[in-house]
Amino acid sequence: MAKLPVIYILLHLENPINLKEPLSEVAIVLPAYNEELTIAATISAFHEQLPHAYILVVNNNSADATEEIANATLQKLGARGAVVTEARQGKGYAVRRAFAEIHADVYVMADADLTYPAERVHDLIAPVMAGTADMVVGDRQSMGHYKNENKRPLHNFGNWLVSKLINKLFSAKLVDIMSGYRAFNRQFVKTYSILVAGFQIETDMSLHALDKRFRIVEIPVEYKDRPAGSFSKLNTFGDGAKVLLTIVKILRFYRPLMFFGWAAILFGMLGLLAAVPVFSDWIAYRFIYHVPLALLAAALELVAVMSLAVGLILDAISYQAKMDFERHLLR
Ligand SMILES: Nc1nc2c(ncn2[C@@H]2O[C@H](COP(=O)(O)OP(=O)(O)O)[C@@H](O)[C@H]2O)c(=O)[nH]1
Ligand SMILES: [Mg+2]
Repeated sequence: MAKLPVIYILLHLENPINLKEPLSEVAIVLPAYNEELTIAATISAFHEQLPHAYILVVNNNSADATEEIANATLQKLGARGAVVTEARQGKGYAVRRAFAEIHADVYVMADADLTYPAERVHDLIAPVMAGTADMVVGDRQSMGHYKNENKRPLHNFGNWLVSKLINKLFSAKLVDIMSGYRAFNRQFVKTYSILVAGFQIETDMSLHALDKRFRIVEIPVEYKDRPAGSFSKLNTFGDGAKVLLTIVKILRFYRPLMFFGWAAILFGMLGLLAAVPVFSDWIAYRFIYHVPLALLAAALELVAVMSLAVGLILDAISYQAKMDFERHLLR
């Protein structure tokens, strides 16, 4: 009995990484919501490529037979894996659940709708395995398939706008910020705090990677539209409004000084505009007749100064958060 701790320490020294996990464990995360048409083929395709990988299907209150089919397919193939049900609706919640639950070395995330090529998974995980990337993105744009296959121009425009902004803010050159086909290493997954509920998850992953200076590699992949009878869970108009909200949020959280600085400039200018008659009164008569405008101008200038102060405070806070994050990585 008394010898147990010694043995443990010896084992621990031999393999300081983790005793319970084999090296290079690959986990494939498949969020699935009403995907009964395609889930079986998706699981089979990934299992065929990576027979030893752990496949986690995160079902989300699907009204169809997704859960049963996924379970049956895993069993039939003799694949390692499980189907879990996440009660809170949304792809973000599904991925959050998967990332919290699985301990692997390499994580792959893909759609359960047969749109991404499973046979390219080797190319996706290779840079992560080699330690040259923290996140690899299957880029649907470069091969031109996505534009041809995806018949929603508004959706494409929204994607383009957000991508432009993010690339500009982070001086990056990412081609496909919203791809759902990705591979990650454990450090990325275990330091990624998922606060988004739904489809913003892909954009959020790219933001996390850029902001925290993780290495991103994009690999062009083929993209097929969903098979007939299978429908996207994305709603163009609802998600179009979300694109705008996303842009505001990105600026507010990732560039607070820029966001509140521009607000300060805007209010400052409006204040000056309101002050024009006030000053001309003073110059002409040495008296102010436009008293309400004088009050308005003063109020606007106060708001401007406050915006700037808020921006500076938030900027300092986000700087501190970055230092904390880096310290956490070193630990
Ligand atoms: N678990 C879960 N998965 C979801 C949810 N919404 C979408 N998905 C899955 O996320 C993947 C991407 O969704 P999809 O509709 O294909 O989006 P698109 O590829 O952008 O058109 C698919 O596998 C969906 O089944 C959800 O609310 N919960
Ligand atoms: Mg899809």
